Amino acid sequence: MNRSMSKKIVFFFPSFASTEATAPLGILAVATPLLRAGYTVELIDSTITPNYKKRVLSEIKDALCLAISLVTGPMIRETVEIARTVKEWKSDFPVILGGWHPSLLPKQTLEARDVDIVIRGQGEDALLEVVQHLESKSAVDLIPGIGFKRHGKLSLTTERPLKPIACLPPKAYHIADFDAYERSCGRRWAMYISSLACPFNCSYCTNAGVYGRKWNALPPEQFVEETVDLTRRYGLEMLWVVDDNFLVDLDRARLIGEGLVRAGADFKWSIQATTNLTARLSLQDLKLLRQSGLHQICQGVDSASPKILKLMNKTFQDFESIYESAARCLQAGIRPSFNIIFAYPGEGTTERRQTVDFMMDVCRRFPGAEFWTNIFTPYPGSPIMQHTEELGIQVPKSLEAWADFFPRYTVLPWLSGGQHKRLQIMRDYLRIAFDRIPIAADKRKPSTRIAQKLLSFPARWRLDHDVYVFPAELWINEKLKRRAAAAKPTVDAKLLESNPAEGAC
Ligand code: B12
Ligand code: SF4
Repeated sequence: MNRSMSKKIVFFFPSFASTEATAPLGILAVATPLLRAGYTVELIDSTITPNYKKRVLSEIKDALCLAISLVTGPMIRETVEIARTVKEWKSDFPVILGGWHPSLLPKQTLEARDVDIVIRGQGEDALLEVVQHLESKSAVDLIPGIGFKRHGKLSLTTERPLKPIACLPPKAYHIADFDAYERSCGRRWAMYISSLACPFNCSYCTNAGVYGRKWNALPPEQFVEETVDLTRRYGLEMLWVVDDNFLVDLDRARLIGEGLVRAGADFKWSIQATTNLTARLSLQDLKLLRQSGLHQICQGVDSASPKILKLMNKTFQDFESIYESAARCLQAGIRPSFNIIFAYPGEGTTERRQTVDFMMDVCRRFPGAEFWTNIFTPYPGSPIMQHTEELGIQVPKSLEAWADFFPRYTVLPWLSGGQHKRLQIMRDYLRIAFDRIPIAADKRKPSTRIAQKLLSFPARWRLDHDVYVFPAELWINEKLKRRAAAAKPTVDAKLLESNPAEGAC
């Protein structure tokens, strides 16, 4: 078919190395304006498409372009690979990249050989305009918020002003294959977003750089109507509300709770919020939210060292209120789920110990509270990125090089060799010391569960005493994990155990 007559756009979502996959919200968002304008769309998600390369090659034959969504990290590998494959098939077939990584590093992304166009920031209007220009074969120069390549020359157009979330169209959930996601993950769930931006500016976070701290949200009635409809329509048992800071407007949260209860909502949902805002919810508020289905609040504690929190520009959080809100959440039946970032610049053994002690104390005093840990990685667009030179971090100079820039592979200048290994072992002990509930269905046999529970006791002893030599429990745990049902093959699933709220709040 002549490409100029095509009305089809093929989306590719590279694997982010987790079996906890579900429909990629960024793509569902940019698909709606295209569908409304009469285009057809095809979504190929690598995680649920074993032969994704063949599928892409077959689908693009009668399409206008290939559009890929990605964040910094391993998703870049399949992005680069698929773009190369497409270009080998037809060198002038347009390849468009959107999402956080191309938005934060548009020029460098465009420098990659097989990328033609990048969309910066919100993609709903920009992609539609680009596609319309591709169809009419007209120049894209005047489309705001994009970058393009012409005869090897790169150009970035003017910035596109941000639209408040209330002005954005609903997401095209119907293009997602929820049956396939359920087969992969063992659970039928989806992501949903109800607010944009966050009023804070933590120095490791990319949010303020893109959304400018201008928090804005959907009205509670829309939240209730959409989520109830969505879960009923697709038979979803759970929604992960991916707002960076859901609780900025507490009255909105209460009204959402009330609305869901009134509507007889029967799904579970989880949110991300800062600890200071969670602490402002009363037991009564939390009980109402629990009644409406809220079962988990993911919160970024990040460190228990006041010195590190100051360096993170995170002084808005105080520890007494974390304890209080953990107690209240659990009393209301909501699981408090906390994130930690280890090895932030400035963190020494004393500060790390402070954090581990805090984690142990919270988990012991409040059984049911859980912690997920990361090793610090400076992401492009975050305030700390301005200090990479003095920190001795070598910043990747090409799109391809960012694929490996991930905590597990990055040995930081101040955390290398034995120290790095020790921290990883400690994190492995933290994983088995206290229960954590991932999104994916628990496929362990009861005997495996019991055996892993038994391992938690020596693990706690080790963490209390800071002793990690001869980590026999970890070897046993590895063996036990292998006995559990085999997960869907992914790019780096073993290394990149996914985390419900990493890098967010
Ligand atoms: C859900 C989520 C996840 C999920 C799923 C990620 C996914 N790829 O869908 C999981 C848990 C797997 C995850 C993991 C990680 N995440 Co995450 N995650 C998010 C979160 C909370 C929501 C994403 C979302 O769906 N938003 C809603 C949709 C509608 O918005 P959107 O994706 O931004 O899409 C818009 C535009 O970006 C653009 N767009 C997006 N895709 C496309 C595609 C095309 C073709 C076009 C034209 C436009 C376009 O248009 C969309 C509509 O306006 C964001 C925070 C946030 N506020 O977005 C962080 C975020 C994306 N994650 C982030 C990070 C750092 C990570 C991790 C690296 C953390 C870690 N250390 O483990 C891992 C990496 C995963 C991997 N292995 O590659 C950073 C990304 C920074 C960066 N430089 O890329 C963010 C921004 C958090 C933050 N504030 O720092 N994450
Ligand atoms: S880390 Fe969380 S609280 Fe801090 S700026 Fe980012 S989204 Fe906001």
